[in-house]
Amino acid sequence: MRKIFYFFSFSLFALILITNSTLAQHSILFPQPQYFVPNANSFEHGSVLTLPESPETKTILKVFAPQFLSMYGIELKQGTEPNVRFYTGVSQKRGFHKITVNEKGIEIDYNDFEGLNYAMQTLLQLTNRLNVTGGYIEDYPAFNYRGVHLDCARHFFTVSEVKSFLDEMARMKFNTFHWHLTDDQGWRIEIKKYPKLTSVGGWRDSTLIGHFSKTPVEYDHVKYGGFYTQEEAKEIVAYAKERGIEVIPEIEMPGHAMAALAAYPELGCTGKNLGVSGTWGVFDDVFCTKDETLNFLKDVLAEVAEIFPSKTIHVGGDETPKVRWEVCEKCQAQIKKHNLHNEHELQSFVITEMDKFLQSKGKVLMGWDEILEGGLAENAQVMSWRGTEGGIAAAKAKHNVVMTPTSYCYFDYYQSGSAGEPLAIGGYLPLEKVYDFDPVPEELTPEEQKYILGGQANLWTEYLGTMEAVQYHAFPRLVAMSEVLWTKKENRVSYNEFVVGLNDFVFPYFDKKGITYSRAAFEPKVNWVHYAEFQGVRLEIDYPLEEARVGFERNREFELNEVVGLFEPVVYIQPTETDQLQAYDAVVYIDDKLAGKTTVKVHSHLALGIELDFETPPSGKYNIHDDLGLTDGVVGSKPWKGNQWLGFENDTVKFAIDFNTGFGKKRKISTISLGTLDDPGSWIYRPKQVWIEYSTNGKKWTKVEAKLEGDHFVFSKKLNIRYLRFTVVNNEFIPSGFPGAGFTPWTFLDELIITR
Ligand code: TNX
Repeated sequence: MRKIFYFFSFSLFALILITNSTLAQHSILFPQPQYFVPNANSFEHGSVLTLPESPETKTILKVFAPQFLSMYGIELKQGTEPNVRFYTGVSQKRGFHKITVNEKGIEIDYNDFEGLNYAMQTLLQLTNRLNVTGGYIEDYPAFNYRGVHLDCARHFFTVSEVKSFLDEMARMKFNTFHWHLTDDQGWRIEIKKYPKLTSVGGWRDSTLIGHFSKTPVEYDHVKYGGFYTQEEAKEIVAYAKERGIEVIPEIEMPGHAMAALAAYPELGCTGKNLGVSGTWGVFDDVFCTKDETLNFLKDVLAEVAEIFPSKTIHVGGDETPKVRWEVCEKCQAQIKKHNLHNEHELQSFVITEMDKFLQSKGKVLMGWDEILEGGLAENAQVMSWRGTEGGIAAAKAKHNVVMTPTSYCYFDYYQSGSAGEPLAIGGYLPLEKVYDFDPVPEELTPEEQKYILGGQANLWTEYLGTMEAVQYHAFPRLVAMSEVLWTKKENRVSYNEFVVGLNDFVFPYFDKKGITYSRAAFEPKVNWVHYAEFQGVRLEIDYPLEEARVGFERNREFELNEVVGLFEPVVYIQPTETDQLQAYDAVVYIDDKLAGKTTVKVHSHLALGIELDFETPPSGKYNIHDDLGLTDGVVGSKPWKGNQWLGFENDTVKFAIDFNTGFGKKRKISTISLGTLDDPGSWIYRPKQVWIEYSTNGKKWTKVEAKLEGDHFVFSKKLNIRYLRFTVVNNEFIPSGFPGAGFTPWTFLDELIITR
């Protein structure tokens, strides 16, 4: 039975009874309202919905009439005998609204335009061709900042594409569009005083093909670009406003400036023209900090402040290498003149200058969390992306914060581990994880929590060249993000209930509108279960839809373990002495039709299913099978997709094996092989050395160094042992000139294969 309800017969008794269960089950509405009591007294609209004359009705009609018409053939109009009645002034809460639907009609109580707009969005979802679902709703957003970011610099999206993107944001009740307008690969907003920013900086000669980390690099040699005129930008701002969305523009500085420097090379430290970048990453050439460049930036911000009415202006501030500044006379002169101690304080000086300038224009600055380094400017608001630490520090210092940590909010990451996924930047962010996001860190006191304005999903577009690609990465993860930002975590329904509703109500809507989306959440999820007594692994299937029939089938491409039948609910894989690859398809049938398939390939070997003892625990961000991660039989995929591998942020990693399991105490082995990854573009570096110690009794140990062979550290010798200890020695810092220079690199390991 599905855990969804559609209608309840209405009585006061029922009302009392269902108040709580209403919250516990997903309604037909996305995002789910704070309070919803459906009833059977729906309103038959007769294909006409009439709104009263009110100051807001004109905007409402403009936005909603085409939607009611195209979706349900309903005429939405204004008239003197409305069947949709408006009442105002119900509450103090921003965006608050009430909706009552019964056989007599519809009542909407609202307080501000936001509330009315949300009520209309809800009404749209309550409606079908015949009627409007009866019920009572009280609703308001949990967070005032509910953002979506779109990078229109790496790839350019037309005005109409941006508008249709805004339509979907509005449907999910997001209220902020963070518009990333400038970067190394393109300057996309017309600035009248500096026309070359768009005529030169808006175009690159060529674009990288494939992943950034692929060698040799390959380019398409096709000129690419575009920009928005100020008129077009204003048109977008107005379009968004009608849908209850504010546009916050981002002008990147002092880093990510290659496009601007291509237009005006004199704004850099070297004066060299390096062109608009056709590849991705972080570049050493950034804006110089001399007064001439600062004045240019202020001129740009002055025009931007005129185009965009938002109180907040985003100035980037992220990923600014300091190498040019270190040897630039003018930058060093600024350090002296303003009594600064180093280049970090110089970056802070630049941001502070912009902070003061924006204040003089009645605006407030926002920047990525790097603006904390070297001291936070007086009024600055912080967007926390490298985890939540920056946001926590800023909130403690009484600065406003928007939470957008990569691990929950970077929608350019993979959403499925499936081999067929389109190329993405890396990382792994499945729908379930987005749904688990809580923008408010536990570390903050209730007083400090007030500085967390909300959260934001980011769509960086290095690898998203078309609107379809953007949509595929956005949907349905944006639906989950809208839930996260609309309702506090404690009131959310379970993830399974959420996806059931997604399947029943949201996907049909996407289908109808021709929106591209991912069905990754409906690929069967295979869980690894591990029994200390047996060694080996047991695979089980987890699937959210109860009407589905799930099981494992043979994958015909691979040699199979004979114990597996045609449709098994679980599969056991035992350790073997040689490295044996086995493959199974976890399949799901709905109404006897194949509805999803996940292929799992498991390497069986002597260490399969042995729990390791990690002296250095792997990062919780990536580890999927806990202490079994290195010995789960799943060899980490290349290119890295953010899952399967075990990630470490330490310069030394230590772990140990005790072979004492149900299969005996000691093992005869001859080869130990540890897989590693090297992907500098994602801050991932191969370890420098791997040391192995082995012992029969745990007292006398022999230490050897494994040799690098391809991607694996390998040691071969015939042994009969019980214990192994590993010491993996990593790079301490990312070398200069590479993304993340100066930071500790990531080390990714998988799999530890031991054979006889
Ligand atoms: C980091 S997030 C960046 C962007 C990239 C993104 C890719 C941030 C402030 N900087 O320039 O597009 O990673 O995930």
